[in-house]
Amino acid sequence: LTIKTELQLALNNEQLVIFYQPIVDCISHDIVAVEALVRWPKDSGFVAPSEFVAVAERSRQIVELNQYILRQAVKQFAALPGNIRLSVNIPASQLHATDLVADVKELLETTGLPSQRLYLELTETELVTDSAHVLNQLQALRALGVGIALDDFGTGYSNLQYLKQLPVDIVKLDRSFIDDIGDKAADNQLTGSILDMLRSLDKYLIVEGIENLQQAEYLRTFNVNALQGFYFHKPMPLEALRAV
Ligand code: G
Ligand code: G
Ligand code: MN
Ligand code: NA
Repeated sequence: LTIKTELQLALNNEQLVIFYQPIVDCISHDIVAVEALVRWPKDSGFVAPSEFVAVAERSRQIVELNQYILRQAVKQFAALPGNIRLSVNIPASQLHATDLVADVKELLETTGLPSQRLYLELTETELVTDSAHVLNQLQALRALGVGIALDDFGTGYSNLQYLKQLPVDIVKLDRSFIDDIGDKAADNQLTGSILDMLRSLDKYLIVEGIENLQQAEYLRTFNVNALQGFYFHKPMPLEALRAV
């Protein structure tokens, strides 16, 4: 069987699971949100999303996959106590090919999750602002109270001028910018100036890929909004999330 066929079977049989990775406040390190990340259990392990998300993206399968993940994540999350936020990755195709606004609206109504507790992550390349349909959907989602995050910032084409104009509330700085923190003063300086610029935009700023104390301490001095990375929490199943 091809990966595509096996993935379709897993979808049909509702075998895909969702892991949740906590995102913490930059200063207190309290959990403020979780990012939903799809996992495909297979042969007593997991197939990496990097393998099957790319396959799914070649057809409408990615739309089906992500509608499933969005629904499952919101349902599971709405049943948890507390008031942290949930973030879900949204591929471009879901914005282009579906009425995401109607889907999200219905989901929030049926689960009772307040819209302010949900945000959606898009990557830069997906935020093609020349599509009126995409822009309308983003604006309608924000009007509902749902947040829009720009994922992997710095890996695409966006400059700050462009970023200013995007209908985006949250920016996630890609982990490549902090990989070398502590090693060389020059790297710290580049990252420092990017952080300074980003903070001037008045968006909620999350830095990804924190793997050690040195990086956490460095970022504390910048007082960005939130941090995400293996140093704080790895992606975990729902049951484990209940216990943290
Ligand atoms: O969880 P992990 O680090 O292995 O994820 C690898 C990639 O897969 C990341 O770029 C992540 O954004 C993507 N990914 C994880 N879950 C989803 C999902 O539900 N939908 C989409 N479209 N991408 C996802
Ligand atoms: O592209 P996106 O930001 O959605 O991808 C999230 C991915 O990043 C997930 O697959 C998650 O497992 C991974 N991730 C989260 N924290 C860290 C980290 O500290 N280091 C590395 N290398 N990957 C991380
Ligand atoms: Mn993401
Ligand atoms: Na990212």
